[in-house]
Amino acid sequence: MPVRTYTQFIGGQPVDGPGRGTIERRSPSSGLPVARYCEGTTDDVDLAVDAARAAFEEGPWPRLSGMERAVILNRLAGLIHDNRDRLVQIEVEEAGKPIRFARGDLDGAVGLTRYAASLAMQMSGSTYTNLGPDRTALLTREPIGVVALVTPWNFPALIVAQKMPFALAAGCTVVLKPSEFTSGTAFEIAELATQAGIPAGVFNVVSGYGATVGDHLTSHPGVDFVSFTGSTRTGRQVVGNTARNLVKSSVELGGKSASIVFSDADLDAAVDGALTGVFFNNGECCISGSRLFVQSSIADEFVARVVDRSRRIVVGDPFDEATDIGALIDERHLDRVMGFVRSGVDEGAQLLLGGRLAAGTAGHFLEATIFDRVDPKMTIFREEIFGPVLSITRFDTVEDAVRLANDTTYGLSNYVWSKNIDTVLTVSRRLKSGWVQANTAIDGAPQLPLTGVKGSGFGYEMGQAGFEEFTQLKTLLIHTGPRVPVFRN
Ligand code: TXE
Repeated sequence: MPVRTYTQFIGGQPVDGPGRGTIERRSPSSGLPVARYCEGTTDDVDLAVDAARAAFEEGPWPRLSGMERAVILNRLAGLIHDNRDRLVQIEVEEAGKPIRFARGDLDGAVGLTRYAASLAMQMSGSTYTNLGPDRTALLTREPIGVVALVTPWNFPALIVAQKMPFALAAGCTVVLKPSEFTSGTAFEIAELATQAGIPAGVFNVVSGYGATVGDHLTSHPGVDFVSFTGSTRTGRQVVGNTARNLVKSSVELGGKSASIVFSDADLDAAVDGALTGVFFNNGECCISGSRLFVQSSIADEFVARVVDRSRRIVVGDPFDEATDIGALIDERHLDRVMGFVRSGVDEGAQLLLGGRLAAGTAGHFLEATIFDRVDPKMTIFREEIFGPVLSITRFDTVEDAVRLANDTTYGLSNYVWSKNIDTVLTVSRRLKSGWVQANTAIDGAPQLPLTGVKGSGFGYEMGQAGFEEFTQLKTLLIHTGPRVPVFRN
């Protein structure tokens, strides 16, 4: 593919010109330039928010019926599906992720868009007829308004699809700031949205850096709701920005999830689940099961099997169908991940596998890396690494497993492996995380909301609950018939 050039997409038009720089994106696997995005300015943000505001206050989108919005969103889903191969190619080039996972992301984006379309038709409130004979109340559900979406680089198209179609289904208008590393598919999807019939100004995309464009957008007084996915550090800043404007936000942040394997688990499935948990998407995944807890009675055998299977993991060219782990997002991130690997060694964890740059590769490729005997005090137990690095800790009892899994400042997801329903339910209910998966890993469906607790953030994404984030209830209380006066004189 030739180097792709993207301008801002504001009010249905490409916007570029003087005063704006260029962000060159080099593929993290080949090192070659693959895309040039416009380096947006705060003026671009103002223009985009104004366009979204005009589309919300005066445009047709919020006034269409749910059915009409659903038809258009389904058309968009169809266009994403029809353009899947091109979007996959862009995603692999810009993000460095293995092609088979990129395909899964785009299929996921289609499914999310179709599901969001169905919610447009179901948007409804409720009615109270139990307030006495002369009072009726209607709780009507309305779009929240102009929403700002800020997305990260690890699932560029998928995370856009976790937010944008839900916002549009509710009748909101959107300004999206994608990551400065992976903005390509956001612009491509905006173009497809226009083809699908989404009116000008309803879906705007502004590329640029977080410190300028992201900060200005999330503190903009013209925005009614901010939905952010990214690091906990930046999430805090975003929440600070929205708090100053008394604007609602939803923040989906980092994680340090646990895969907990009990001795009565289906061990074949659990081995694959442990690998999926940590190596899926290069380990650059917020719900990554980066801490593996194994019951002591099976630990030696189980750990040996995990290591054995991990030796067969293929690291390399993300375009190769056989590749399991591609390139990490950039040099700085690779250095950060390598810093964690060094800390694991220095702090006394036992390096069982990997820990080096993958042989024969030129980009940012790290071998599948496994540490055993990881102690809760160690840095690799505590910090989100966001790379293919697994920490293993052994436990004896259910009590130990729950205590260790909850010993983190994060609370996004956890995975429980056991054939015993008592164990699954007891442990799942005691885990402090927004999501628990039992006997499966990195699973999900558009109907199922994702949310975090503690340092993993708050608010819902996907599902009915995720949709409702983009809406607001208005209470309408109606009195009928003669009314007893309150003031009688
Ligand atoms: O994230 P940032 P980065 C974690 C992961 C990773 C670390 C750093 O541990 O190593 O975060 O990644 C925009 N105001 N996750 O630096 O900075 C930014 O431009 C408003 C977990 O890439 O959070 C991008 O669009 N916006 C995570 C988005 O925020 C700002 C996924 C995310 O970038 C901003 C990615 C500001 N002041 C990283 N500064 C997950 N939950 O999946 C930056 N941005």
